[in-house]
Amino acid sequence: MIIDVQNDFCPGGALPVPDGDKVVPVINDLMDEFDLVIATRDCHPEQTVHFEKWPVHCVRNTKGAEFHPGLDTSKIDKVISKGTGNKDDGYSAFETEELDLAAYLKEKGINELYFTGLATEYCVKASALDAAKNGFKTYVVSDAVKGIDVNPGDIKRAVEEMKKAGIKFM
Ligand code: VGL
Ligand code: ZN
Repeated sequence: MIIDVQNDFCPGGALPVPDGDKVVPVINDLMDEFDLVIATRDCHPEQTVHFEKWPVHCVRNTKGAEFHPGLDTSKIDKVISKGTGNKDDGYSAFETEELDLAAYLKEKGINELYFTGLATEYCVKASALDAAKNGFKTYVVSDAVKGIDVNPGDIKRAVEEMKKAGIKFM
């Protein structure tokens, strides 16, 4: 699972995650090791309640919403848009309106999920917690995630919360 490795979350973007682009080479290397590679994109309408909390970012059909140019998209099996509504944040990959993600994965015989991407304490956390809730053995690849830490300690607290939910860090 590659969460939101998009221009707006990388240095120079509208909502940059410090060192967000550093996850790109790590993810590119890792993709070969997995049976199924799913990448999510934060994909917001021009107006959404989400932008009352955050600077405008990842608006659909904009450069900022595109994947980081270094990401090897040839290795991605499926792209899922999330955050497409205007009344909620849509942080979790499992909240996508495109498909029932848990059912889709189970149908493919997937029972373990490995999370990478941005940002650790928002979309990665929400997606990983939902994965664990849906019965997947859930891992987060520490070298392949980065957080924002709006309030210092946010990342650390998010990691603790995920560990409490049975998520393993590797
Ligand atoms: C995200 C803040 C706002 C994320 C998305 O991808 O983690 N964070 N929208
Ligand atoms: Zn967003």
